[in-house]
Formats: sequence, structure tokens, C-alpha cells
Amino acid sequence: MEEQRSSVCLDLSLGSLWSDQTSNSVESSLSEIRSYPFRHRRRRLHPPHRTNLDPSFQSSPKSPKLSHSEKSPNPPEDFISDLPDSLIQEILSLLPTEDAVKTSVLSRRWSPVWTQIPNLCFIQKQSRHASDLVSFLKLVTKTLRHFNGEKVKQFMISVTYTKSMSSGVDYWVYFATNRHVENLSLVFDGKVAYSLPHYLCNNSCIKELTLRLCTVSLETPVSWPSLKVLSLSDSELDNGTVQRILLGCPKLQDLKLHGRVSVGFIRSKTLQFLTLDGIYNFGERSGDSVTEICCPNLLSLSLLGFIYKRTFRLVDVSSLQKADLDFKMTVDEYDTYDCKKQGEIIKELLTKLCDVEKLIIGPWCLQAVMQVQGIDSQLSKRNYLEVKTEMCEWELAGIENLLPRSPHLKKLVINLLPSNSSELEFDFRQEFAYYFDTDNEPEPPPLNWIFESFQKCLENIEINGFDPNTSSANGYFIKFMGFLAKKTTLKELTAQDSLNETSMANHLKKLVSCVILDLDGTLLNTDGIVSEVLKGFLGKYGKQWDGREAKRIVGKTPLEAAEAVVEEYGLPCGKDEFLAELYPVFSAQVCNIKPLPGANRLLKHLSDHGVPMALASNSPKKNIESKISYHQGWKNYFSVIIGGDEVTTGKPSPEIFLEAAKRLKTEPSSCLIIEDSIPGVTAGKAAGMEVVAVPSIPKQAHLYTSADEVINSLLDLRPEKWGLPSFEDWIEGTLPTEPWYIGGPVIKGFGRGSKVLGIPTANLSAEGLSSLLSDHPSGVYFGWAGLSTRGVYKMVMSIGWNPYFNNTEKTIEPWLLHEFNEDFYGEELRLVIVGYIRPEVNFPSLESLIAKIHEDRRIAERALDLPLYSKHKDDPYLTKPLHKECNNS
Ligand code: ADP
Ligand code: RBF
Ligand code: MG
Repeated sequence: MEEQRSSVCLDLSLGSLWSDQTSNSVESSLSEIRSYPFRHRRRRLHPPHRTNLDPSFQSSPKSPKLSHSEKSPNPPEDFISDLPDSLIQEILSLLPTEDAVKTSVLSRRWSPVWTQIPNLCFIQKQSRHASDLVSFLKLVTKTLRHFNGEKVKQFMISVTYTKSMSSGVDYWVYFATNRHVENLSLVFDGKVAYSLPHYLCNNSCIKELTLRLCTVSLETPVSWPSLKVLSLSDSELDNGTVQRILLGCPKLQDLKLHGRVSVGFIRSKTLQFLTLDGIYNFGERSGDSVTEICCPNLLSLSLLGFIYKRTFRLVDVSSLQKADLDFKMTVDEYDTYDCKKQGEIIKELLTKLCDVEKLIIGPWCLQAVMQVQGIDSQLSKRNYLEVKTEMCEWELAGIENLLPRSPHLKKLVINLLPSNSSELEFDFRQEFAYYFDTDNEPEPPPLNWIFESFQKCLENIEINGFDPNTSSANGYFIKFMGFLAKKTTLKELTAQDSLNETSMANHLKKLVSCVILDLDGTLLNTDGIVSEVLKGFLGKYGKQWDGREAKRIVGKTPLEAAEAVVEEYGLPCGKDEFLAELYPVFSAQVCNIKPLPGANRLLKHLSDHGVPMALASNSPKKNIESKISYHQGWKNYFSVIIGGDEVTTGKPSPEIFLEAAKRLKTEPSSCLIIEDSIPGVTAGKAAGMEVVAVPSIPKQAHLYTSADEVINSLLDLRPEKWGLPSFEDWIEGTLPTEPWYIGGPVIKGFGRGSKVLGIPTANLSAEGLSSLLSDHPSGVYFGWAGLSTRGVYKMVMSIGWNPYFNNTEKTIEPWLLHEFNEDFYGEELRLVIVGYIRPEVNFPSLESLIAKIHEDRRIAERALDLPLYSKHKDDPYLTKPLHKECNNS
């Protein structure tokens, strides 16, 4: 319609022709304009030769400005005037009538044309001035007076209604009904409703009727025998009146009720389309209401808007093909929700709508679905599901509840709403405390299971409104999309625009559902033991372990590692011999291999959340099994364990990871590899997987360029980046750790803490602490610091190589959060480290390093007041006298 209108290019900027105030000036301009077409016509008798290349010709069809003809020697052709009246009238019918009328000034030929247009449409412009309403009313009345068609097909009026207008409006309605109007729209706003005159209530011509703020008085019988489409909104109709109206419409096919309309039941054999939009009781007792729907031929049902104290009972909707549940319910005038009740309502509706092919469901209903346990025993036949959602946790839970019950789904449309708050519509937390009670939380169904059950048919997912910068790109959405994209036999994924598609594709590409881990150097500190053993052996051959071999053993089988070492040192023995000698020594040490920091936490977390895990290591399977046997629960964490002896070539060949994916019954692209070695990273990338590298040799991160991410330790893994459930153990920016203890006399440091940064750090000698330091990944930590003669203070510190200064030694840099009047070199400093903040990083400037350290300070200061951390303030280690060393680590 809009398009058609704009294609009618008439310049009608002549002002309000009939407004009394402007009539003089209009009159004068009219005489001027009227002279134009005659001259134009005369000239047209001898039209100058023109081609389509003539620029004035080309521009003329677009906007033939009248004044243009005066200047131009070649006035534009007037093709429109040559059209037959009936066609012009059809065209004019597409304009607001006010504009159609203005064409009367074009010429004598045009002057009567509009008076017989089939459609009349008057829309009052938004205005607060009473005078504008008056001139609008005058315009309508005058137009109708000049109109002389016998038939009006469509009559549409939209205006603010006041009581004093009733007889005027009666006249309009009379005018329309008298001209056998078929499609009538009376759209009013205002404070009082217009009461329909009896000649409208009894009308056999009307086929479509739209009424807003109109009532039917009690005595008036209603008879609309031809009516097919009826829309009633804000019409203050009680149930009795609505029933009277429905009885008077024996051919009704399409019914829309909106706002102040009460309806207790809708029974019709003819009705095909029904919309109930935000209906609320009018003129009824204040109790809860029910709307019963018994329409066996209904094809489409929409329940929309705010529904107040009303439930729907679907008695017979057996032909229904499409249902739109985008309503929101409140149970009282304070907009309170009763989620238990709403859950029941939704459950009943969905059970009744089980066979409907298309289901559209809005945020509120999704949230209600969330707590419906077992929507229905039978599975739905729907093949189209459209969700309107912010993709917040609660709505996602609803979707997760719906999907497994839709095994025939072919198309899923996700319309992402701009997220304003992601607030719960219900106060679920109160009502469903058990759901959020972490101690008592019912196990959410594992996503894998959910998706396995339904994706057989899914062909197309359409996503609209995706914006990676808003919370529609939040973890829940990513998680959800990850599963959809990976777990379905999806043929197509479409999004609103190409930009979104790329950014979404980038997001989705990264999403995984399974994790494959390397063992040695990634989960277990094997390299520590290997180093220890090799060190001893090298000594036996008169060689000194000097660190260059560390790089050579990482990510290798013991055989390969031994080979590398034999070669590196030119040992006078074959690698097999060397290995045969080493093997029993290694074996004896296996029980002493410690998990790397964060390993237990990661495995437990992924396992608790049902993320399938595999262990893929170059070492022989029996060695793997032996190594993990010393760690509680580890064997059960992995659904697949695959050793170097089970494949033809170990890492860097992708074979081992591809085999792991196969055994996990998943696509390589759905796997995340966690690896410490470069060969492992190479293998993972070659397998087409996402790879996070956790280099086990310090300061090597720059060598891992092919990894998708390089992290410092497992503590820094953010599973949500990969579409996996995020850790929940962070508290106010800190990660609680098992407390560990370190102490000694304060020594001189690099001499730059106070000088360069304004941040003094009391250094401890690395001697004697080196093994303790190597047990802890570099990074920023915090805890309590004790100085025997002074007291116990909050403390934040870094451990590591201070990338900004690129130190060669790993140091510990504790900043005591207290102002001291003097230095305390030589004094015994005791530290209890209780939590982790972040990895050590480099900074582009000194200022940014300083700012970050101050941010760490604020985080530590606040966190240390939490009981979880503050309780360690009284640890006796902090104040114990020097000689009674206590090293709990
Ligand atoms: P260094 O290079 O010797 O570590 P710094 O500039 O880092 O020198 O200063 C550290 C010294 O400053 C500590 O050894 C200690 O004696 C003193 N000091 C004073 N106030 C503090 C504080 N709040 N935290 C740590 N050390 C402090
Ligand atoms: N140095 C870095 O190069 N990168 C860091 O991220 C970093 N973080 C720190 C955090 C804290 C809380 C403290 C106390 C120090 C940190 N430093 C860091 C170390 C700082 O560079 C060091 O204190 C000075 O080099 C003084 O030796
Ligand atoms: Mg210092």
C-alpha cells in the first residue's frame, strides 16, 4: 500500500485547499496553476520530437513540478491525464482522501475525478490543537458533501472522538452505509465511546468492520449477515454484547478483540482467524474470567498482549495450523504474577496446541514454560517454532523445555529482542526457591540429551536481531547456538543481515560441546618428574642438566623425549638402552606426579556440567591409566582415553584427536583441545579443532601462534568463550585458592617498586622458595602479610617475570596495603596467599601498568573483608616466631 502510494507522483503541495483561512491565497494560486494545463494541452498538439535520452524527459515522470513547465520549452507529457477515470480513481483511492481531493485543482479534466473514488480515508494528523480538529471535521464534511459517487467500497476514519461529535459521526456513518460500504473503519480515540447507530447495527453490505472505541447499546439488535472480518478494540463491550454481536455475524471468518472487551466464550463454525490482544474485563465482577474457544474450523489463533485475570480454555481448535502465544498475564491490579498458575495455564495451552504445525511464543510464555515439568506426555507435531526472546537464562530454560518436545521441527526462528533488563517477569526466585537453591538444584537436563532428541528434521534456523555487542550475544545464547549449530543436521542458518551473519558465524565457529585434554604438562606436572629423573641420569653420564632439554621433552612420548635428550647431549648409548634404564625410575615416580594448578577444578566443573571429555596423550594407554589412577575421580571424568600406542602417528599428527572425536561421537569442529605443547597445538589445528594452549615452559607464549588462545595456566581458562558453561567459583573478581604459605626475610629487589611505580614491593629471596614458586603459576594473587614486630596486613602481589620489565627470574612482589614510615629490609615477612586475581600481562605504558596494579589493590582490599578470606587473617603462620618454620605447602 505504502509503496503504491509513493509511486503516484503528483506534486500536491498546495496546502489545505478547503481550509477557510487560506482560501484567498489558494484561490489566487489556483488561477495561476489552472492556466497551465491548457497551454500545456495546446502545445501537446504539436509535440516536439523527443527521445528517451532527453534529460528533461527522464526527470519528468518522477516529479513534474508545475513551475518547471514555464521555464522549459518542452513541457512534460501528461500521461496520467490520459488514463480513464476509473483507473485514476483507483489510484486516487490509494491516497489519503485529503490528497486525492487536491487533484481537483489540476485541471477541468481532473476537477470531478476524485468525487467518485471508491475508497474514502480520513486520518486526523496527530495534533493537540483544538483548531486542527475543527478543520479536520470541516474537511471530512465538505468532502462528503462534494462526493457524488453512488458506491463507497471502503470508508475509513481515524479521529479523536468527543461527545459533541456524535451527530456528525452519525452522518458519516449514514453516508457510508447509504453508499453500500463494504469495508468500514471507525477508529476513535478519546475519553468516551461512540455508540453505533441502528442503521449500522443492521447492515447487510458490510464485509469488513473495524471499530475502536465504539459501543453497541443494549437495546440495539445486531445483524451483519455479510460480515467476514471484525475487529473490536477498546470498545467497552461486555460479554453479553459481544455474544449478541457474534450471533449477528453468521459468516464471520476473522475476529480480533483488543483492550476493553470481555468475552466468556467464542463458539463459531465459520471462524478461521482469531486474535485476542490484551483483552481485559469490562463491566464484570472482579473475579477471574475464562475465555472458552470452541471453533473447530479455526486456522490461526493469536493470544497477545497483557492478559489480566483471565485464562483461556481451548475446547475445540482441531483445525488449527498456527498459534501465537505472545501474551503476558497478571493476576491483580498490581501486575503481580502467579507463576505456578501461569505455568499451569501454559501447560494446558501447549497440550491443546500439540498438533499445531506453527507455534510462535513470546518471552513471558517462554518463561512460564520454563517451570512446566513434562508439558505433555505425547510429543508435539509442530514443524515451525518461532521464539521471541532476549535469550536470558529463564527464557532459554523455556526453549530448552520446548525443543525436546518438538521432534518434527523443521524451522526454528529466533527473534532476538533488544534486552532491556533480562529481568525475570515472575519472581521465580521466591516461588521456585528450590530451582535456584544451589544446594538443592535439580539437575538441569544435559543439553546433549535435549538436542539429540529433536534435531533430526531441523533444516533451517533463522536468527533475527543478533548483535554481538549486546547481551543477545550473552553466554546463554552462545551456548544455545553452539548446540544448535553443532548438534543438528542443519542445512541453513540465516540471519537478518550479512554483517550479523559473519559476526555470528565467527561466534558460532568457536563453539564446542566436547573437550579433549592432553595429560602430561597440561593436567599433570609430569615434566617436573621427567626433569628430575633425567637430571640424575645425565649426572651419571657426567653431563649437567642445564635447562635446554626442557623444551625438547615437552609434548613428547617418554621415548621421543629420551631420544631428544640422548641426541642433545651426545650420550654414548642408544635411545632404547637409555629408555630401558629410565623406565623403572619413571614408573616409581608416577605416584608423585602432581596435578597442575586448576586441573582438578576444570575437570570437576566440566564433568559436573555434563561436558563430554576425552584424554588424548602420546604416552601409551597403560601409562596414562597408571598416571591418572593416583588422582581421585579422574578415570570417570573421561568418556574416552586414547594413548599414543592406539594410533599410527602421535602428535603433531591430527590422528589422535580425530580418533578421540570419533569415539566421542562428535564432529572435530565441536571439540576444544587443551594442550601445553607445540606439537599438540599443531595436531589440534590440523584436526580442525579449537585449541587453547597452556605452555608449560615460561615465556614461550609467542611460539604458540597457531593456537586459538594462549593462557598462562588452567586457572585462566574461560569456558564460556567456547560455548561451555562458565565457572561459578569467582567471587567479586577473585578466585579462592587453597591457602598457601611463603615467608622469609625481606631482601632488596630491583629497586624500582617505589621509584618507578610508586608501589613498594617487599621482595623475598627466591632461594629455597624456587620449588614453591614453580608450583604456582605466575599471576596476581592476594592474601595476608605478617611482619612479626608490626602486625598483619592485607596484601596483593604478583608472581612471575614482570612482562613489562621482562625479568629473567621469577620473583614474588608483595605489596602490603598499609603506609609504613620506614623500610623493613631484613625483617621476617610471612604471607598466606588465599586467592587469585589475574594473569601477569604486559602493558603499553607505565601508567597503564600502575593503574592496573591499583585496580588489583582495590579488588584485594574489598575481597579480603569477605569471611571466606578474612578468616585467614588469624592464621598463626603469619605471626609465629622465626625458628618454628611452618611450611604447610
Ligand atoms: P626493592 O626493589 O628493594 O623491592 P621497592 O621500591 O620495591 O624496593 O621497595 C620495597 C621496600 O619498601 C620493602 O622492602 C619495604 O622495606 C619497604 N616498604 C615500605 N612500605 C611498603 C609496603 N607498603 N609494601 C611493601 N614494602 C614496603
Ligand atoms: N608487572 C608486570 O609486568 N605485569 C603485571 O601484570 C604486573 N602486575 C602486578 C600486580 C601487582 C599487584 C603488583 C604488586 C605488581 C605487579 N607487577 C606486574 C610487577 C611490577 O612490575 C613490579 O612490582 C615491579 O616491577 C617492581 O619490581
Ligand atoms: Mg620490590
